[in-house]
Amino acid sequence: MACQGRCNAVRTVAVLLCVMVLAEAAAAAVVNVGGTKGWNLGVNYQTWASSTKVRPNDSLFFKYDPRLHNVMVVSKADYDSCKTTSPWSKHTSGKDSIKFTKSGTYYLICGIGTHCKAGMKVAVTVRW
Ligand SMILES: *[C@@H]1O[C@H](CO)[C@@H](O)[C@H](O)[C@H]1NC(C)=O
Ligand SMILES: [Cu+2]
Repeated sequence: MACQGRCNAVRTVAVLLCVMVLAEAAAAAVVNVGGTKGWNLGVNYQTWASSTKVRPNDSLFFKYDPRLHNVMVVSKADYDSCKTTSPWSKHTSGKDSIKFTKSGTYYLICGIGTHCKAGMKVAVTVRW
């Protein structure tokens, strides 16, 4: 045998790199909320959410005009009642990436005017 130890080491490193690349690809998708319509009035987010897979650590990307909208992560009660005064977090850039590291259902609303009541709200179920 010409190259035992060295070849095995090279092979091991190659396999490790492949595993890392695959794990990375599986872990970190970017999910555009609302698809091409983005975060706006007049989009059915129930339909969108029910046809969209979100895994832990995926980035939910909210694209919108920051003069018109924002994004608030809220409790289920606040989601149901469209209460905007006690969000868990508030995002206002117009190009927000929001990541949930654990499985569960998360509630996001627009906190401007009556947009939430008009349907700018989405419940996202994060799971493997
Ligand atoms: C998600 O990311 C967090 C922090 O970056 C990390 O600790 C955790 O292991 C990741 N979870 C998964 C399922 O990849
Ligand atoms: Cu809005």
